[in-house]
Amino acid sequence: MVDYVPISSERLDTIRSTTQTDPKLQILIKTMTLKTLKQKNKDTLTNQRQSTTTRSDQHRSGLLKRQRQSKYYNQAAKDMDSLKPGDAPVLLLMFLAPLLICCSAEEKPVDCSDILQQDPHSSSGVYTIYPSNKRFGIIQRRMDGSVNFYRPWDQYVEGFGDANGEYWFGLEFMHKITARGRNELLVEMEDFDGNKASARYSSFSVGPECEQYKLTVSGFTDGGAGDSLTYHNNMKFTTFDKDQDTWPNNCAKSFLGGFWYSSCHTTNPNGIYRWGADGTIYAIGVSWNTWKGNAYSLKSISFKIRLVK
Ligand SMILES: [Ca+2]
Repeated sequence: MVDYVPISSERLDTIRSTTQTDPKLQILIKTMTLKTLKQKNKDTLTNQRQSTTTRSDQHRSGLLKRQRQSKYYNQAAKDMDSLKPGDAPVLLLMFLAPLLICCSAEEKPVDCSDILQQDPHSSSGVYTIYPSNKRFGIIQRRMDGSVNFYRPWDQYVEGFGDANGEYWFGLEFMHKITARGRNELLVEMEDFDGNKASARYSSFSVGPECEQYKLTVSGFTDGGAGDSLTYHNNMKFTTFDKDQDTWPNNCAKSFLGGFWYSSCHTTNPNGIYRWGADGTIYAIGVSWNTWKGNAYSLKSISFKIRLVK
């Protein structure tokens, strides 16, 4: 689940002063859905408990930190309840002062995978990230077929997967993060022979829920992959249980993914992971048509964005 809160400018000032955060920071709050990593981290935690006294101390310190974060979160939740519906919406940080304070400028997490690298003990929860105009943050990734991407509408809205593996950031969060300003999109991909290619778009945004998370993308620059995404510009998002494409049937059902389908696609990054060329069932794989064609399912593909201005 992704949570955003409306808040007045006066309230924001109060929160900034009480949490001693940097007012220049652009912050978002996201609940990470990291069940797989949670289990991995639990195993790592068990091993570390058995290693040395020093590491046990570090672990206790981590628990205390998370307890403090929980305390701040609960207080902030109470604050949110007191907000009025007419208050201006902002993307907000607040109440995560422990995390903010412990991060140096070089350590600020751009996305959820950074949080896990900084603290392998991190569990699912609300964290602060710092979308950067220097580094790309990952909003979609396929790499090994470990996650099922044939999912209903509500899961595509909320996000799913493994922050260090296959991953969908969530449409609501994509909208919020791209509403801050102009964002650049970089799509990187690799085939099973080790060849790599990319496509870059100077502008990328996802509309609000009332526009059915419409995709707006433009400014293509070729990195060897060709342009397979402009075709999907201005399309609403479609899943197997929500048909909003321009085709008579449901593209998500026919091509087994979820995407900004038109009639239907020139790329299917959320399709079925098929390990290379396989035309048995037409265009259901993880494809980028202008590079490898619709019958080739890529080894990996990722969508990354960064704030330009
Ligand atoms: Ca349709």
